[in-house]
Amino acid sequence: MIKKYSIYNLIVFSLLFFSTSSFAVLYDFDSGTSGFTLYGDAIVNSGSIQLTAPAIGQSGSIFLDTALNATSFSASFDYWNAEPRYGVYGGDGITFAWATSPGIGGGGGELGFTGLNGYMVEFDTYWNSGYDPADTLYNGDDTDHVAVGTEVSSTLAYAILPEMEENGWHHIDVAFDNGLIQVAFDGIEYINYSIADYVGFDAYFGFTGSTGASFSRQLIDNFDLTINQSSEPVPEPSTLLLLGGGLAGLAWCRRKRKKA
Ligand SMILES: [Ca+2]
Ligand SMILES: [Ca+2]
Ligand SMILES: [Ca+2]
Repeated sequence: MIKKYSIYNLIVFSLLFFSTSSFAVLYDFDSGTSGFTLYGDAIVNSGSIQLTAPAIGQSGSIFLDTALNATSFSASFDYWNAEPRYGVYGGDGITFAWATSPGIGGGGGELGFTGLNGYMVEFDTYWNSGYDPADTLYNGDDTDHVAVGTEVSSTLAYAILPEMEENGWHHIDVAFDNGLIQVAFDGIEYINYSIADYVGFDAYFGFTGSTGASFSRQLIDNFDLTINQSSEPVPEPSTLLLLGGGLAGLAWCRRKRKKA
């Protein structure tokens, strides 16, 4: 009787899991970059991804090798910008990107993204004439900013940020649902914007970064990605792993309950 009940429970649990399946993984890069490809100057540096060294003319990126449905997702990661050439004028910044193809784009103020086809959230540490919104320049001085769009040179929404150079790891949260994007930097929301006519697509998620005449060491770590794909019947391979883990956990609970 107990056996029958357990099988029934397993089936219900499985159906429930598949109907709300989501792909959720934390990449800490502590044991390498399996599942990703690094482009340009990007390297692994002490368990994090170094997109740029503190040197002129660097551009590097890292992208997942598998395309995932970019309709509804959330992501968080840590960003480090240090050893800037000119104090608060460290360069040039990074993007969190989801693109139709992985790769590396233009350097300098193009943040390693220009040339890729898709969307990005940029964290820009160096103001460039012609690239950056005019009112993100304070009194002729550099101002850091966050922006969202398909082009680094012409963004859809932006906000001024505190200077990012030389003050440790910054934590970034991105929530995205069918065009509605919310971006928080160090726990404070700066972007809450709805991209008109957004259409979800199979995208390569990753990060790009670059330097120009100014530079910084720019690192990425602890990339946490959740793809909400309840509308998709086929789970990703890692969802199967999660399901396996869930079933093993259930079996363990049952064994425990029997013992008690
Ligand atoms: Ca790490
Ligand atoms: Ca700056
Ligand atoms: Ca810039």
